[in-house]
Amino acid sequence: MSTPCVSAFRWVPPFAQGVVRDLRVRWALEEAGVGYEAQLLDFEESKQPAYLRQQPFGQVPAFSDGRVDMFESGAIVLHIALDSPALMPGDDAGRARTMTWIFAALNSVEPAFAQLGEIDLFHAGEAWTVERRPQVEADVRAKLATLSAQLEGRDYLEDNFTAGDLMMVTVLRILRHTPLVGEYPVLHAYQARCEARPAFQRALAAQLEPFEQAA
Ligand SMILES: N[C@@H](CCC(=O)N[C@@H](CS)C(=O)NCC(=O)O)C(=O)O
Repeated sequence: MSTPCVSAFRWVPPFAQGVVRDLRVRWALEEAGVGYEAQLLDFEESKQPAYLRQQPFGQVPAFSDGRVDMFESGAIVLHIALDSPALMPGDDAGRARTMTWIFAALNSVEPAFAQLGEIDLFHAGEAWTVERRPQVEADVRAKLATLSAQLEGRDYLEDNFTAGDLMMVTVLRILRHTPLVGEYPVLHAYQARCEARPAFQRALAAQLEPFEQAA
């Protein structure tokens, strides 16, 4: 196995800094104690044939470690987690629950949050959003209420921190331009607890570092 390599953007606008999806992979590698290199791309470069061979949609992250070549942040995090007790329990039942939460974050929760982000950050002020936004916000609130109930009285989605929490917290971060998570104290504390982890802090700093240099 060679040193894992994660693709990332050299620079993104401030609203995206700290939420670009390579953060998930960096965080997983940090939790697993695996060193890695970043393959920094300019936006134009991410649409060129050479990169499209790594990531057909021209997005980040892509990942390789000498054993596998992958894209899709969820699949990459799962790949890393399967080799790391820091991210994945050792028993079948625990592994199944962790995979369940990874998919729940990506499939049941992220779409509504991403829609709200799309409206607020890319279409603010457009006429169609006046009717659509309240519907999307109601959907977001329903997901937040479900998660808050799940986390009531516990530190993590399951007994210990897993890749499911890692994924869920990166999804919660999509709402950071709103006060919504703050309205659910259990969730707010959960996000803060996970983000206080040294591995998260290192991953975040590593994503932000090239942006600061570019600025
Ligand atoms: N489902 C993909 C989504 C990847 C994605 O949306 N990446 C964004 C950055 S967070 C991107 O590269 N955007 C640039 C573009 O779509 O051109 C994953 O989870 O890896």
